[in-house]
Amino acid sequence: MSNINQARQRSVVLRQLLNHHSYQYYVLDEPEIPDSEYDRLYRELQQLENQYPELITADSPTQRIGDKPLDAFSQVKHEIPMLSLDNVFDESELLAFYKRVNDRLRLDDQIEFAAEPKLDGLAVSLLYEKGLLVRAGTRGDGTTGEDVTQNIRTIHSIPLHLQGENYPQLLEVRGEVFMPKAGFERLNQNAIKNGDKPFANPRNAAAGSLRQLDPKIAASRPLAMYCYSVGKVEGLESVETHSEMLDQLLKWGLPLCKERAVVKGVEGCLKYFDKLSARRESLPYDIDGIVYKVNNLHWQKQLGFVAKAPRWAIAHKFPAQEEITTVNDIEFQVGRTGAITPVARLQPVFVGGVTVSNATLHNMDEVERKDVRISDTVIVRRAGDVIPEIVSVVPGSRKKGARKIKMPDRCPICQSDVVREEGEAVARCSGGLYCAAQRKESIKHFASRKAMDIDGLGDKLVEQLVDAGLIDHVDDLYALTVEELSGLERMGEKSAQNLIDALQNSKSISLDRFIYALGIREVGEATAMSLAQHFGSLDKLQAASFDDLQDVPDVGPIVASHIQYFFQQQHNLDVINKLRKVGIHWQEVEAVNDADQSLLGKIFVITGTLSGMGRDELKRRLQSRGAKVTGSVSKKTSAVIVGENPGSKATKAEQLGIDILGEDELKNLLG
Ligand code: 9MJ
Repeated sequence: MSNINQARQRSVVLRQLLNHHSYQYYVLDEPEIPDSEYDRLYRELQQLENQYPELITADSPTQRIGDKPLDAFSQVKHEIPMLSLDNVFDESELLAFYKRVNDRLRLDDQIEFAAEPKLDGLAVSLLYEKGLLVRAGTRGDGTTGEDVTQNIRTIHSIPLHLQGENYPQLLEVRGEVFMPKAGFERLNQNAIKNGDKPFANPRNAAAGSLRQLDPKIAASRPLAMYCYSVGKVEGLESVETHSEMLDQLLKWGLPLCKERAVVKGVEGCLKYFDKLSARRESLPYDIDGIVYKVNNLHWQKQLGFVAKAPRWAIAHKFPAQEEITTVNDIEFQVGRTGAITPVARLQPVFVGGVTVSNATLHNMDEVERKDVRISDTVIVRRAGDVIPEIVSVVPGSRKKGARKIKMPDRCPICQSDVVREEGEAVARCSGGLYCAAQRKESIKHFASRKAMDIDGLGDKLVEQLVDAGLIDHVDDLYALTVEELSGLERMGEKSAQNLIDALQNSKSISLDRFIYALGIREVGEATAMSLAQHFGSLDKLQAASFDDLQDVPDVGPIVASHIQYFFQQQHNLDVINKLRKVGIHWQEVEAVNDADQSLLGKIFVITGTLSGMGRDELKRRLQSRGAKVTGSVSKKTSAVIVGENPGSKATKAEQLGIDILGEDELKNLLG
């Protein structure tokens, strides 16, 4: 382009286009063009600006990353102080907050609140003058913070210029800068690869990134921001409520959290709290509670402030997921396959909503890496339904004589040799079914819900039965009598009879469940299903050669060798024969033709209730064509199949841009 006037006009159009598509992509999560087209437009603008540097504007998308590192951050004074929030931790404290508010407002109706997730990041204030982002400061002590404008400009979701026409002449807008979980994982993986120290959590990573003096480093960090309030405003058309104000911010191009909602009364707050608590793990960013704000802005004004926090808002915090406690002892547990796991016995501590007194240490490599010793003070973490684990030893807390532990040479239960194979992190008891611990665990597995599903036969009862010498192996279960059972502690005649009935009912079972119930190493539900479908009968599976086994989708040399090993053990064959003798039978499955592998490599997740077919049946059909069916949505998921009343998996798929298949699309897929 030769003419500067033409170039100027084109650069205006390009900037508008790029800003529009950035907004669609980063703020709304609704991209309209592929990344390659965005990159093309960006390069076109860059070329024009190279040719005519006088066309460069401060808010050009090419100017996000400044080229001069700072020597130090200067200070910013907030026009209106940045507030913090008071906390409540349970329903009664929330009720007290509501009462305090209502005592001042004296309303007949239930009070409306704007509810939003409480993001775990850093509060930042952005200042827009005549629509242009001129300054960004951290909260600091609430009055004075640090000028982080250069770094904030690198965050793509933050507009360098507000959108639309009716934005105010001056706008101070507040929000939280955070690092989404996926970006945090990637950043830490890279750090570990490069031999750098990883960040402890996304909050620290966000804080560390915002405090970089070199904006190029900040630009390489996956930061994001959600806005949640305004400070000083000049020339704002009147809005009545907090939620309307947030809607307005979104229209001006500012990034807002999608999960915000308007709720009524304490009941509405608690319902929202429960809903978000259930979705917490699957949200793409960390939250540590919910914030409720009186929605009516006049009432907010009327309520005012106490010290540094508003009277009209409260943070309802989730129970902490990390706490400090001490290691009383470290013991070794023997699992079903003989794996010996070090387990820390802790001084009981309330964390993640429950009292935790044990935490897994996984294996000895982990114990050594974390250098956990008996009597150490440690950080324990329990997030969601994940098994509690020790994050780290609290630095400087080690007592003199703190004892290191060592993997025993002999199994703590049966005294057999402990072996650790080359290249494996796990040490195992070599006792097999001679080991009472392995026997107990294999019986628990046999009885479990996804295996034989024997109602009433829980872990405690299995322990009791083995300890009392009433059973040794799974086939012994079927010889139990009401008299024997009702002699046990806490077992009445009625419960005993119920268990006998449940055992009787379990005798008719599908082949895949039976294979799974056998507890062959590395044969989970999905592999058991593939084996049942491929071979059609237990006899054929038992007779299969090493090569035959590897013809099954998903079965490689390691799994094949575990299966062969299992059927080579005489004691396993004896148990299977005895189970057949007591009347356990399964429907022989018509071996499916695995030839149609059109879904090979695809990974599906099923959520909600499907009207056309049961979940197991659908799973079987997908797997027979080479697909995998998993329980949780990740970037690797190919599509999520959604029935009625889907759970959070559907939302997560939407957020990750993963295909969603309804029942009609599913029919097409399966032909
Ligand atoms: C966070 N951290 O997500 C506020 N916050 O409002 C939300 N913090 C806040 N609001 C007034 N959603 C002061 C702090």
